[in-house]
Amino acid sequence: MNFKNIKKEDEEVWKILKGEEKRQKEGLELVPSENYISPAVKEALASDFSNKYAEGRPGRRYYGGQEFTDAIEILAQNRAKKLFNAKFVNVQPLSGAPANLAVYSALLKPGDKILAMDLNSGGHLTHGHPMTLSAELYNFIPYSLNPKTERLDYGEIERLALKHKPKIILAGFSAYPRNIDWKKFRKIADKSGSILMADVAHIAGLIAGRALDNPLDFGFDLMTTTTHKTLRGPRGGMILVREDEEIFKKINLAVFPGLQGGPHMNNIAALAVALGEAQKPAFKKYARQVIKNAQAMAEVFKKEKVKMISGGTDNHLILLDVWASFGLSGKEVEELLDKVGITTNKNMIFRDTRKALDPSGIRLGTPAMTTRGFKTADAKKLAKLMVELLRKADDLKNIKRVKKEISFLMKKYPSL
Ligand code: DSN
Repeated sequence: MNFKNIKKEDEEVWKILKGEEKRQKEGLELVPSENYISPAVKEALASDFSNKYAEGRPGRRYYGGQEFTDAIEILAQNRAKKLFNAKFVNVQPLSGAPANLAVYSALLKPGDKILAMDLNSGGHLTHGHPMTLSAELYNFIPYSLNPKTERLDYGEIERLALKHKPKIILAGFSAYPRNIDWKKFRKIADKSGSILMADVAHIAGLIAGRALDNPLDFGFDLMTTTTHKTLRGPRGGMILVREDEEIFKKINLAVFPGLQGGPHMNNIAALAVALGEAQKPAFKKYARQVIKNAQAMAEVFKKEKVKMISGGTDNHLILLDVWASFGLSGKEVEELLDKVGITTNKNMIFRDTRKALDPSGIRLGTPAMTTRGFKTADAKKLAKLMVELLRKADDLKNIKRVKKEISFLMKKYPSL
């Protein structure tokens, strides 16, 4: 974007906008929850819907002038329902955290139990981290990974479910590189009589692109997601309900007026565009390539004997134990990668003995680089460059060389 009006009116803001644009264009984005929106999604975000209040739902609003807000929200709903095979959807949550809180507040009373994965094993803050409001209100029972396989331990999840009889069982993770056996979760929830919820924020695009299984096809009652990660839409959230209208009605009331005011209609318009893009054959190809690229990187790490949590990946992300592999902390690696133009994030790993702000791991993901056009050969080259860099962390000449190679790779795929 040239931001010509901002440049004229407010040079201070313009400079910052251009700086971020340049950073994104020239750098290599490996944060697994980030992506690049299309020019069409960008246009919808900047549309006149930004000006409009629309409390309520299509056909039942509290303000006039809703002809087009209703049309765009219904279009987004219909596209989401079709793409994810859901009977009902609410597209108004402002993001994933508010979507999860809306589900909890719709279906639980304070003190009720939720069985969910703890943050260090790959869960998310909103799955019961002690610093969140939901952890103050509800009783989270954490599950973890199997220490040997570093994968989900369905036997242990079942044992906890039968012991605690949680009102909700939550599956879905922010840092789990493996496939999830949705069918096994369904069987466990049947035995414990729990509502079954998935949080597919990270993998929604891979599900939409039919590269991974959809939990709703395996009997999950509902699922939440963000809209801006692998799904490649604007920032936002959705709650999809498989078929239970009672659950859906409660969720609608929890979103509005329970937790939110007016929905961000420009985001919903942009979501409609992104969901339209996700219906196209090219998106299926994209989703498959995201996984191929992650697996190509994992192949190199394996060959180089770099420790990956669970030994590899089935999806878009890889968790490296950089402390065990290179004697560098996650923070040190994040900073070193920043120096050569690679953006990633430090991450706690399963059974981490270090602290959250300086953990043992880093988390890498391929959604953004795949949008840029990276193929498996590029992914392998990148993984090799990373290993070479981390093995010689103090070698300034090597750092300079890797930086040049990364810059060369990015010039090969210039458009955002
Ligand atoms: N911040 C997102 C992530 O990086 O996984 C989740 O909220």
